[in-house]
Amino acid sequence: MRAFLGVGLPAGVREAIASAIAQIRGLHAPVAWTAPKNLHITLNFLGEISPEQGTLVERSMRVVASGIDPFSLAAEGGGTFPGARNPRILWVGFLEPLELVRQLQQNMENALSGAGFPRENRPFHPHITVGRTRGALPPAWGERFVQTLSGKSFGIVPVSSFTLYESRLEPGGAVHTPLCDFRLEGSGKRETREEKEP
Ligand code: 2AM
Repeated sequence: MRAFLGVGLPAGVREAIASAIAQIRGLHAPVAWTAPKNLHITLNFLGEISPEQGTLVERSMRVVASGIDPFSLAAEGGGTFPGARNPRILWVGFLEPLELVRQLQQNMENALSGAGFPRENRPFHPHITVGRTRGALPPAWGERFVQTLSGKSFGIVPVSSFTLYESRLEPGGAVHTPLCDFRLEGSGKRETREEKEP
């Protein structure tokens, strides 16, 4: 199956994103917009995995989740990959601080690499993909997209767990099915230290 690890979004955040892009969607540029129910943060794309690899992923992700405390992310603004002049991926971003999500993603990557999965060769840039271009866009369309989202807040994404998803590519678009949740349980070190220090 085709699989990835990611974080789902609260309904309020999905709705805020959908309403912020409604106007620009109405311009009918050649963009495949992500269905609001599919909006998510990808932490690690696994690609095709066997049932045995699925078991290995579950086992190693349980260990990763037990070492990271829950945190939250503030969704705000947007951008495009690779750049505003030639947008291919249209995304909503997050405000700093991003240390905790980076730490989580790094720990996942280390564990997956130990389990034989190839490392991602691009730097991790946490984002929510809202659309993918499917043809030539009108001039300055990318800049307009970025301006439309600039300074707009879409709400808080509490990250108390992450999820293993199956992603099926169907004619009507990708269908993501959550298979397993990994609850962030932290190391517990902070509480222990606080208890010990007077
Ligand atoms: P992104 O668009 O959020 O960056 C499910 O398909 C998710 O996996 C997508 O949302 C996409 O993340 C990511 N993904 C799909 N194909 C990928 C690839 N070849 N390499 C890395 N990530 C990929």
